[in-house]
Amino acid sequence: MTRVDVAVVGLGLAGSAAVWALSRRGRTVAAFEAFQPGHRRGSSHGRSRIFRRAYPDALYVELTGRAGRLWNRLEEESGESLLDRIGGVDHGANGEPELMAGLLADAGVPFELIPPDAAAHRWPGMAFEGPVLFHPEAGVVDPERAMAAMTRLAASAGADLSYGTRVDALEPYDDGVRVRTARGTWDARTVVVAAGAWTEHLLAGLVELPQLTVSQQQAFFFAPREPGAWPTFIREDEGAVYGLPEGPLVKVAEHGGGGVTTAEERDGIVDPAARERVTSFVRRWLPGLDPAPRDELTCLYTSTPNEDFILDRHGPIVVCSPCSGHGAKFTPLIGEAAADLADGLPPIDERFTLAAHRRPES
Ligand code: PYC
Repeated sequence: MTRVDVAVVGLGLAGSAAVWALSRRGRTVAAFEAFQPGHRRGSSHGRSRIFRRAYPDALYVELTGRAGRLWNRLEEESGESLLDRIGGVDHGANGEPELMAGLLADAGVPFELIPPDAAAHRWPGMAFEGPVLFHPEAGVVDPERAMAAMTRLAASAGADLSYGTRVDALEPYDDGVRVRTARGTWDARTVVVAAGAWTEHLLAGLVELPQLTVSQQQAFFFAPREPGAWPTFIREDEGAVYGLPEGPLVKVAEHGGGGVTTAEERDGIVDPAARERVTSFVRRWLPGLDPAPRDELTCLYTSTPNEDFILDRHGPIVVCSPCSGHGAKFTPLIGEAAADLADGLPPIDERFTLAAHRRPES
């Protein structure tokens, strides 16, 4: 039996960030991931996620600033460029670009509010109706390179990372938690559960969670008709569709709208109805893209009812997921928050506590 300060379950983005944060604090860490690095069964695979400061919610605007500074730190420590600040465009009535502009102004984040015809002139690959918000601090993060950088830094600081090692059971006892895996048993003072879609199963009978919904989302990749730079973008009216450049293609996906499933039952098959909806969106709103998808993939969201994260501690268990489909940009901050909780410090915000999630919505 090996004894460590902290065990981490799951080495997706959140778990990788937790092992990086914990090991740079000098904690002894053992981490377990059921699959191999780069696996496509969860929520962290692929080469692009949106980083943005624009949220219709002051708390998240503030947290994006903290996350951005931690991305800078990760880039410095790893010597890699992981966040490409190419700017982001938000439009569509339900996205409330003017409200978000006000919140960015309050937080001192640079932005422009642009009329639709001027926006169409500036980004000829896109069509607009209504005001358009642009903020230059938005960009793209590369999740697979970020996970590799964080786990490499953690391993060089002494973290013991086991891939292909499923955690069978977590057994809290007086002084910590016993972590049972097919490859042996570890004792830890604290366990950080960053298991995404597997969270509910792992914590059954241990932590009372709010209703979590696992859904299989799909993303599609389109070729630009002309060479040129693309920003990240989100258009929100009846639903939300977002996009961002990934290599020579532009990834476009619905935020939400995926079929409800479980980590074990998801089939990895792209829903043809989603392909049709996204292709129609491209035809209407992205005239600069050829509307025949060149590639596609599925991934999982694990969502709380109000899409706020869960970052809280229950006894020796730190719950560090789910991120409701918008957590990737916060990755290094989520790692710090998990390490704080493991160290006995308070949650980064009351809204992310288990108690807040259990309260009925007013
Ligand atoms: O992480 O901000 C985000 C996001 C927007 C749409 C999908 N994810």
